[in-house]
Amino acid sequence: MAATVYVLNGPNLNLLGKRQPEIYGKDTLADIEAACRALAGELGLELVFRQSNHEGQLVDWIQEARERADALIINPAGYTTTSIAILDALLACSIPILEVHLSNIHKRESFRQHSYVSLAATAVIAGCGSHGYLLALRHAARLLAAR
Ligand code: CA2
Repeated sequence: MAATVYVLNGPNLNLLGKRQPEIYGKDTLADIEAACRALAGELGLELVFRQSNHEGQLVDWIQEARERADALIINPAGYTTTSIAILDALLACSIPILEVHLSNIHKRESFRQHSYVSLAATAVIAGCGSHGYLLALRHAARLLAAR
């Protein structure tokens, strides 16, 4: 059976491509999903791709991924720096967790530079734009092949 990778996206990422392209790029979230689906197909992975503006919804999906996924890719967006609830949900997972940020958060305002999510992440990709999702997917495939 194909391994399943969940890709979860946090608040305001539904606005990608519509504002601030100089920071987040021109791709919409639908573009990113399509690119992830194409690569997942090549890599033989099942993909679940979701976005929510709500912390509790993201916690529910992380708990779902804990039961159903083989790896989890997450861009927690604004919850990166605030959410102990998301961190706790991630810490309860025993699958690889890949944290993705479109922008290089370490080069930005200091409040963006501390990630609670990184405490649970297997790896972090920041500053590669939408390509970061594809790098994360490839890394997930590599980790899963080495199991
Ligand atoms: O660089 C990233 O991927 C971020 O996770 C994006 C978050 C930001 O809070 C993090 O510090 C870094 C913001 C996502 C909001 O995206 C927008 C896109 C277009 C217009 C407005 C917001």
